[in-house]
Amino acid sequence: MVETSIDKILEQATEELAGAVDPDAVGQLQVKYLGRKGLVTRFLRNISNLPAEQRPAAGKRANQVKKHLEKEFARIQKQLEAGNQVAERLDVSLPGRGVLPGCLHPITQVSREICDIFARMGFEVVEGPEVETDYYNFEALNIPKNHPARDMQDTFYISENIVLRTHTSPTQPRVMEKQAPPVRIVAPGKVYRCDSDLTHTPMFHQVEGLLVDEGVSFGDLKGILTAFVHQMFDSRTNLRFRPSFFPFTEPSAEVDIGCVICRGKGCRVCSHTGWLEILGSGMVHPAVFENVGYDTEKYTGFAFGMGVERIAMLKYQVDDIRKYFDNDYRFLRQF
Ligand code: 2NL
Repeated sequence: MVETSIDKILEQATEELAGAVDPDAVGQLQVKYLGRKGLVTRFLRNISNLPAEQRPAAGKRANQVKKHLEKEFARIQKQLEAGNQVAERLDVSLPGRGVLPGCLHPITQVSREICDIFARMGFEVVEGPEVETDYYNFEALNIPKNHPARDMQDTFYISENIVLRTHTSPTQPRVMEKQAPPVRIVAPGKVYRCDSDLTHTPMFHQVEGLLVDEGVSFGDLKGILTAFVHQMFDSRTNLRFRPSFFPFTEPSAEVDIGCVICRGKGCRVCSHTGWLEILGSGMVHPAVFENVGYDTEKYTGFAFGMGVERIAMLKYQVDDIRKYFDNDYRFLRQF
């Protein structure tokens, strides 16, 4: 009879404790059951009023219940406090981080812009492999075996006859082998050089162009490249064609534009010359045409190549090429 009533108290306490949602509620229950006037405490105090033969069993059971409840209160209290700490760390009223929209990398944007300008002038966009044979990367382009460009210092060799392409030029003889003139193509893509410092990264981007037909002259080269520069930069940009040398063109010319920073007055960016080099070009060397089986008596052509990072740096006035490869979203999102 008496045992039943202490077990009733236990049952009730257990049930209420299960419903306690915070440490305060547990504290109140602790007072209600184990406090000075608590139900368990009062039961223990009243044991002396029971018939003598019931006292030992009732006392034993009541003390068991008291110990059990003390442990349970402590355990639940601890659990709820730990839960509260998590809730405090997680401030659900803070504004969310939001979902950032993606965008094309500025180098991709500039590469496409260059290709689009030539596409509007009738050039087709073609791509070739980044892992290239020695033949297409060098031999077909009239770069002989002992040429300094083949040095291990500049070229990533995969094996004796396989390289990471050092320019996008090998795409051109690949196309010419399959297609008779007229040919008007631009070849964008990644290229690789064993070089890394302030102004060089081991991977960078180029766009190459090639036009082959009957009667193509150096005047055509100048006209097309002038139109390109005027669309890419500003229609008032000055151009300068400066004699140069490439193994795959003859004659060759590098193209400078009036400095976009100082407008030709002379500054640090243009080394006080007023001019910035932006691309290399020339009339295709007859040896290249012979390699792809074109009739050198019938056809002439011009070709050009430019570094996309360099164009992008000048266009956006970025002073360090590495910024394009750091993947810092604060930089990249500006474009
Ligand atoms: C540069 C210079 C150049 C070419 C690339 C070319 C391709 C064929 C035949 C002849 Cl198939 N030439 N390409 C010509 C002149 C210059 O690139 O400074 N590139 C970043």
